[in-house]
Amino acid sequence: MIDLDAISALKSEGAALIQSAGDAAALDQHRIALLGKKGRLTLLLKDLKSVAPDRRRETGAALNEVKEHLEQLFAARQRELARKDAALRLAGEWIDVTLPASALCPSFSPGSIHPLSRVQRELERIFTGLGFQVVDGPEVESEYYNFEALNVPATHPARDMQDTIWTTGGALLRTQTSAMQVRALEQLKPPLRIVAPGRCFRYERIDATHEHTFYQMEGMMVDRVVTVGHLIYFMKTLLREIFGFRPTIRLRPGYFPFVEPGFELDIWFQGRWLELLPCGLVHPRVLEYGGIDPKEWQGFAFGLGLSRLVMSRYQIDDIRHLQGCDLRFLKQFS
Ligand code: FA5
Repeated sequence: MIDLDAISALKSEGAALIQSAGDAAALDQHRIALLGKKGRLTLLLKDLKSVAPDRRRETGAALNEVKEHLEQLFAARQRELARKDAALRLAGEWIDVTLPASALCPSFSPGSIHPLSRVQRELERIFTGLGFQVVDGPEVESEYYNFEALNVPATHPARDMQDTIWTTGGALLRTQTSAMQVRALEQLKPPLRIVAPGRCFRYERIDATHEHTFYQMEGMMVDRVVTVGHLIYFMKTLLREIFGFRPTIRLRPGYFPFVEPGFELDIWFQGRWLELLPCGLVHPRVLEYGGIDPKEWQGFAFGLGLSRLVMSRYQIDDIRHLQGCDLRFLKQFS
């Protein structure tokens, strides 16, 4: 026999149970016991037909009202428990980001800037101070920018000096940052001053001063009047700033198809001359490839051997240390 008092008692009993559930599993058990297939309220609803017809409507409405009420309480408690759960998890995962890393992880030892990056950043600072713009370009380069537009056609013997890895699509891993020269001429109209640091690749016999992957920094200035005097001024400034003194250098003629005249600048390093900074005045044909009229504009360019500069700056006796990932080597620069 279902009477309204029993229904009301079930309502308050159910509400108390829901409120008392301490976690999601307990709450679910109460839900099954009250509203599940064989739950107390479900059974009462099924039993409605046993109620006298004149009271059936009123009893049914009361049961449905309790059902709705309890369902709402379940949903609310479920949300409350989920919030509590998340708060607990967060409390467990909380870290004080202001603590020094060594307090969180005693074996932690901080990394440091790689000497290559350090010198590159210094050079960028020096050259931006001299009105140069730092530009970046692709390491997977087209034959056009790496050779052709630098006045090095397919048949030119200078290509033999710079063998590299080619992709099946005819592109190549750039052999020199000079590939940025015509890209810059095309994109920036003169007067312009750029430096383009970056990674180069060559199919090379590896030794203490030659790597297959190494860094260069291209420099180029194009203006109405640019002379060898300008070129030497900027190169001397760069070396003095990087070393903090005037290193011993020598300038001698050098041949590169994309400059005329061309020079090699060598530095005295550990008892011998090291080729460091080839340079020259931009060849008129390269200016033309870049869409610049060589009768109106002149320029200089240099191709600094950045990896070698790092070697001589820090007295590193073997270029292979630079990319060897040996922590004993790297820790010396922290
Ligand atoms: C060039 O790459 C020319 N693009 C340089 C240039 C630019 C000339 C602008 C004129 C005007 P070269 O092949 O000599 O030239 O390389 C330039 C410098 O890169 C070298 O002096 C050397 O310091 C460095 N270098 C070349 N090959 C390697 C290598 N395998 N490993 C480490 N450094 C290298």
